[in-house]
Amino acid sequence: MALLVMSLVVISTVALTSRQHLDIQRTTHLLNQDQAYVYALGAEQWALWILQRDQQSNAVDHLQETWSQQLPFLPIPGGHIQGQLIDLQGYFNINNLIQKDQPHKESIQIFEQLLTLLDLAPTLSAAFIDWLDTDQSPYSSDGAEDTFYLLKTPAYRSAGRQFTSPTEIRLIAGITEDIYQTLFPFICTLPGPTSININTANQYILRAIADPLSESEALDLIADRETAHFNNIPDFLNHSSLANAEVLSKQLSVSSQYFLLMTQVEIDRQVVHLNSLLYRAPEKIQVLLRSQGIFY
Ligand SMILES: [Ca+2]
Ligand SMILES: [Ca+2]
Repeated sequence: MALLVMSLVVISTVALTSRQHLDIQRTTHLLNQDQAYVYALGAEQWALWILQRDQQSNAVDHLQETWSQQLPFLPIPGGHIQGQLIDLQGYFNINNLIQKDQPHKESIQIFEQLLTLLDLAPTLSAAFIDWLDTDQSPYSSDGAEDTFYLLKTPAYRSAGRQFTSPTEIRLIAGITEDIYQTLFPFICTLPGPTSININTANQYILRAIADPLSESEALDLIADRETAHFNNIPDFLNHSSLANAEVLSKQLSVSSQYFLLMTQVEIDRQVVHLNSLLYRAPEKIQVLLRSQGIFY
């Protein structure tokens, strides 16, 4: 009898101890997550400060500036923090396709040239326009309004408003996972309309705004830009690579207002990814949107 009681006591003590151990682990995990998030918010403040300081010292934004340099792995208690600021105006803002409630011809032309350069059908643009516009009439025979989406399972409607994340395009007619993956690295979804910064745009975006512009001409232009950034649009238009190109120049700039800060904090092998959309204007600088995860 005594042996039985003794073994019952031992069993329940072991069970209690291992549960307590699990509780401690769970709490530590939560505390680490919280701690990591607070560090990420600290990185955000740092980025806002860097951007503000940059704005006070010059009126152009290019890839040789301090804000554009990746923050090296910074040690923190139990781990490290890393951050990178990206100029989103080096990408194509798909919200530009509709401006003042109307399809915006020049932006549509840029987007269709980008689609062609990426070996995608330029006709895909119609469904984007219909997704954004508030009417129910298809932009062209390639467009898609609610009548198309309501036949899907589950049924849904077109947005009739601006995109808030590039991930939303997966809902659009004709956008397969492959197309989404191809397009994602080149697009952004900013409260539009916004200009394209020719100092930070990559070769595909540059070739989408200038036609014809070969890959080597675009790379020449980028190489020259690294040694001497463009201070204004006329200087850009005078570049030898653009001598024979028609440039869609109505919404180009040499500076930017929207930046994405991608922060990664690791504490005790737990990782937190924070993406912060930052807006900078002369009168204010602020965080517009935050999301956690690898994609913004
Ligand atoms: Ca600057
Ligand atoms: Ca429409």
